[in-house]
Amino acid sequence: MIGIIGAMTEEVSPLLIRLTNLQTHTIGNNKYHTGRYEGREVVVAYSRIGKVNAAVTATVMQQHFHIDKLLFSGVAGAINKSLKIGDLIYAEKLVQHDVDITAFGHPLGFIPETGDFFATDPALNTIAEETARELCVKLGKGVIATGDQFIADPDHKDWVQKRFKADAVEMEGAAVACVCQTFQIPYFVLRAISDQADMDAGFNFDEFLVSSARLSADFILRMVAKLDTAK
Ligand code: OS5
Repeated sequence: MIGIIGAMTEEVSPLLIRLTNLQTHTIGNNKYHTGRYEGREVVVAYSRIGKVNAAVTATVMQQHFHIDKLLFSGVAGAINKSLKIGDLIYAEKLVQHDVDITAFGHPLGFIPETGDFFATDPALNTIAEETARELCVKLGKGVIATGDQFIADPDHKDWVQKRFKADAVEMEGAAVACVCQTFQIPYFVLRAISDQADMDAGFNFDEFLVSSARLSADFILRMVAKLDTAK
């Protein structure tokens, strides 16, 4: 079973409309949709916004649905100047930019017995690169920084870039990564740019959420069709 998470309903609805054999399971206050895509069994859910919600959803997928891979699909704010609205980027590494226990001598983002940077699965990343080549789509890769903040400020954006060498920012990826690290589940995080995390971010996000979320979802489904999980 392949798990696919988005944070918002707009990020998962383009996935759900393409599934067959849809069944809905309510666990806690969230809905988990099982179904099939190209012969693969999937479970899809939107977590709601932020790290805690994303961690709950990823954990439920592991405990309840016994997923063997987890893919995240959604939108992000661009930090790297080369990323434009609609561009795709996958995470090679994720970090929590809002973790700060530097008072104890730890680097920003670091948690003892957890670490700071979470590395995504190389095999899934290779499948993403193959998918991009087949579709002739530009696919960026790099560091995605996660925190419980919608970044809409050039100074804050620069700080995240300098501290973590981040390419994009969002609010769920590193939480999913942390859960997957805990349970040893291979994971992949894809984001399509919806805004530049600057003063216009709120407006741009509202304008481009749906279109960018669809670009990410379409790419994720092309990847699902290439995964070797056939049950
Ligand atoms: O999930 C949150 C993170 N997403 C990625 C992202 C991002 N993260 C940080 N900084 C940026 N500049 C980013 N750009 C893209 C997007 C999402 C951001 S939080 C959006 C909240 C929008 C909203 N608030 N209320 N509603 C929508 C209405 C509503 C009503 C009922 C149910 C759900 C929503």
